[in-house]
Amino acid sequence: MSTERPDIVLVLADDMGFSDIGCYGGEIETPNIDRLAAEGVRLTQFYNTARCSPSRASLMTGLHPHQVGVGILNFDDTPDGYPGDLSPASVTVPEALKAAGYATYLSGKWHLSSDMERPNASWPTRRGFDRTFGTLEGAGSFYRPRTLMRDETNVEHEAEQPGWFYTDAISDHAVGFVEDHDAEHGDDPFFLYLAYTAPHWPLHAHESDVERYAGRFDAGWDTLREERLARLVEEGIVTEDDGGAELARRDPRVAAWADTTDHAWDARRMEVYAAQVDRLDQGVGRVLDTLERLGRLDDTLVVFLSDNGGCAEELDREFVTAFVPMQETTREGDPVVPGNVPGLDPGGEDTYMSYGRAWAHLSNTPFREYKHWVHEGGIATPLVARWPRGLEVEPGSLQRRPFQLVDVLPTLLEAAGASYPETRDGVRVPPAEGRSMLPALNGEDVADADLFWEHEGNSAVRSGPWKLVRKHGRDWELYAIETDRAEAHDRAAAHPDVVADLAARYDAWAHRCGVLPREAVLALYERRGKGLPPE
Ligand SMILES: [Ca+2]
Repeated sequence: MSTERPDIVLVLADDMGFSDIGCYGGEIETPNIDRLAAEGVRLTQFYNTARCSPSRASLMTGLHPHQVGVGILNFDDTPDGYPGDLSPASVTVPEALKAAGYATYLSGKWHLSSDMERPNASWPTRRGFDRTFGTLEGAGSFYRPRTLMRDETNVEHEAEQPGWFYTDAISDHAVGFVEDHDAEHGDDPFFLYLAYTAPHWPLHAHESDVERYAGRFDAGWDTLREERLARLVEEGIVTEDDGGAELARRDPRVAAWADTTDHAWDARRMEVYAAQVDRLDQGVGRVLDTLERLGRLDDTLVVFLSDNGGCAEELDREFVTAFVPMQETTREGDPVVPGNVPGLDPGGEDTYMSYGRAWAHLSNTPFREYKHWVHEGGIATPLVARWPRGLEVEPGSLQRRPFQLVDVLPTLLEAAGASYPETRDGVRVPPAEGRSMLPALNGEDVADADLFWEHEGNSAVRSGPWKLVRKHGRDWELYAIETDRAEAHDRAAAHPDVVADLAARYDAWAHRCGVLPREAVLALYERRGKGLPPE
C-alpha cells in the first residue's frame, strides 16, 4: 500500500453482553475476535448508549443521540419528541472520512431513519456511504429480513434463495466490498462499517452451529456466571477492586437454575444465541482473512464492540403480535410461531424467540441490569482494537480508562488524519462531544472526562470516582464506581453533596443536549399504547 492512512473496519454486534466472547471470559467460541484482542488492546470500561438506534447515532456522529434526533428509536415522535431521523446538522464518520479521501462501505443494519420506504436524507446512501447493503429497520428474521436494501433498491427477494442467511450475507458483502475496493482503488484507504444484527432476537441460527454448543450450557446460568466471573478476574478485565463478592450476586428477579424446570428448552435458547455470536465471529474471520490475503491487514484499524448489553425481553405472543413487525410466514409459506413457547426449539425460520432475562444476566456478567437501562449491565461493552502499524501498545494488553461512544468518531478521525468539520452543507454542526482514545489505546495515561447517558428517562453520569444513576421514575442512586461496578452499595444518603454536584452536571448536560424530560417520554409511550419496558 502506498498510503499511510489505515483502512478502518468498525464491527458492531447487536444486543451482545459484556462477557459473551472468549476474550472477555465467555464460553462462546470467538477465535477471530479473540485474535484481535491477542494482537491488540481491550478496554475494560467502554460504554455504549443502552439501545440500538441511540448507540448507532452516537457511534456515527460523535454526538449524543438526543443531539442528532435519535433519543429513543427510529420513530417519528415529532412534534412532541425526537424525529427518529439522523439530523442533517451532524457529520457522520463516513462523511468526514470521505473528505479525507476514504472510500466508504456499510454492510449490515442502519436503524437511523424513520421513513424506511422512500429514499430520504437520513438513509446511509445519503449519509456518506459509497456502497451499502443491509437492513434499514432494527430487528427481524435472519432468514427473511424486511427493508433489505442494496444502496437504494429493495432486494428482499434475494433472501428467497435456499440457504440464504442474513449474518452470512452481511459477511459476504463486506468481503466483496473489500475485494472490489482493492481491485479498483487499491491505493486508497477505505472505511467499512460492519454492523451485524446478531445476536439480537429472534433466535435464528444454522443448526450446524447450534449443534456445536449441545450441552455447553447444561450447567445453568448460576454456575456459568461464576465461571465467567472467575475468567474475567483471571484475565484482569475485572479485578477484586471492582466489587469483589458483590459481583457474583444474582439478580433477585432471576430464578435459581436449580429451581426451574424447562432445562432442556432453556439450554437450547442459549445454544442458539451462542451460535448467533459464533456465526458473527466466523464472518469477522472471513473479513480478516481477506484483508490478510490482500496484504492490508496490518495497516487496518479494526474496532469491535456491541451496541448495548444483553436483552432481558421475554417475547410473549401478545408483545410480538402487537409490536414486532414480524414476517408471518417462512419462505416456504409455513406459519412463523410468534414469541417464546417453552418446549418448542428455537433456531429455525418458523420460530421467533428471545433468550430471556436469565441468560441476559449471564451475558452481562458480572454487572446489574440489561439493555434499556444505564446501570452497568445495560451499557458496558467489550471494545477490542487492533492496528499493528499504528498502535505501539503491547499486544494483548488492557486499558482501564473509561470511555463512551462519542469517543469513537474522534479516534477514527485521528487515525485517518481526517478533520471534524464545523459545517455540513452550510449548516453549522455541534462540536464533537468526545475525544480521541488513541493516546489511551497506546497506553498513555490520560485524564478522565465526565460521561453521560439517558435513555427513556433512565439517566446516569460518571464523574471521577462516582456514578450517579437512576431508573425512570426513581430516585438517584450513587455508587463508588471504581470499587463497586456491581452497583451494590448505594451511597446517595451518605453523600448528598456528591449527589447534588453530579445531578447538576447531569441536568446541565441534558439541557444542552436536548434530552426530553421523563414526563415527556412517558407521554409518548402512552400515546403509542405501550408502556415503558417493565423492570
Ligand atoms: Ca441493540
